[in-house]
Amino acid sequence: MQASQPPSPPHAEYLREDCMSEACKELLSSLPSEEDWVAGSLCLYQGFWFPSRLLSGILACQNHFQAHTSDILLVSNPKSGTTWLKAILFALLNRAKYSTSDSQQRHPLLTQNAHDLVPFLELHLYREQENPDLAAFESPRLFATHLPYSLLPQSARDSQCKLVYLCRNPKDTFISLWHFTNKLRPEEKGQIPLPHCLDKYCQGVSEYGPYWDHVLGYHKASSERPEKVQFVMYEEMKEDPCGHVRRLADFLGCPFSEEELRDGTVEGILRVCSFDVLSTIEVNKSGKWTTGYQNQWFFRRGKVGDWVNYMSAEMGEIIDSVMEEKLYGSGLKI
Ligand code: PAP
Repeated sequence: MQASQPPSPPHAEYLREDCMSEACKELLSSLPSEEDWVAGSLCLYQGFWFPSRLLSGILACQNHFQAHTSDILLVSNPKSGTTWLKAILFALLNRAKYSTSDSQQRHPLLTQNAHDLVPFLELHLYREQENPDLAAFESPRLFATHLPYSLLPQSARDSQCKLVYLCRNPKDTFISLWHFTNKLRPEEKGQIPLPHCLDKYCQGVSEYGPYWDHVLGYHKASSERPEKVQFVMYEEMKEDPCGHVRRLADFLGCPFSEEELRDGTVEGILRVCSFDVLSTIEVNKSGKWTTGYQNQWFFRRGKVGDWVNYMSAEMGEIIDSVMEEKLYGSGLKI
């Protein structure tokens, strides 16, 4: 009789570390590591905690990605609303192709997941191949990354390419991450205890953490080079989405014309990118990423302040006081 196998997490393939080069394995073995909340481990590389399985993609991206002046990189801490802003930027840049009611029916966001239309550098492109051929991407190329500013490929910092940074309040980001983490665990293990995750998060130990250093790196860069880095808050975008989409268009050098403003182009973009539309289209209800993640996991509630439904006021205060201390003197309030 065969011995029974321990249950695999739903995306076991993605968590494998054994597809790394020997050099990467050697580097990994020299780095401090911690148990990830999810599975596998986190490693401390150049001041940030990364899932060990992503190290090879991060190194390849740092070594090989060459930014073009016209490139646009969307950057965020995981679970800051990346899927939403990916969709908005894609729709914004491609709006001329889908301006008639006929063409709007064929909008790619209605049949494809935003993560397929706007790939991540280190998570997708450079994880799948060490030096992928990006020639097929039309200018302006739109990519996403969760890399901290100090770890961006040199050319992304030095060139005139644009960076849009999406920041979300840490309590909602944390709760969104905790939910996502639970999706990745084998069902029989149940939910990972929230206080344990909170403790780690507040020590800075989370994917791409510390959260505050990630945010501060881009906040500083945006204060120093506002023409290069636009710092966007998820909560502010929720409050005034039209104003933000217009500001993004101005920043990216493709402002809306008077005619577009009159025609409701901004509202049309927001409609197709809305939580209600995107979360109910077929590909986002039943499709999967190459990683094995289900697309529907990226559409949970999409609300501001949802943390109160999962954390006590005291737990919220723990995050607040850590942020107050870490962001002190930066001028940033989140
Ligand atoms: P990623 O960084 O791993 O790519 P990301 O898209 O940032 O993931 O995280 C998903 C969050 O964005 C979810 O938040 P929640 O858990 O608090 O609900 C998800 O609901 C939210 N989100 C996805 N699409 C939208 C949207 N169209 N509008 C607003 N929020 C959205």
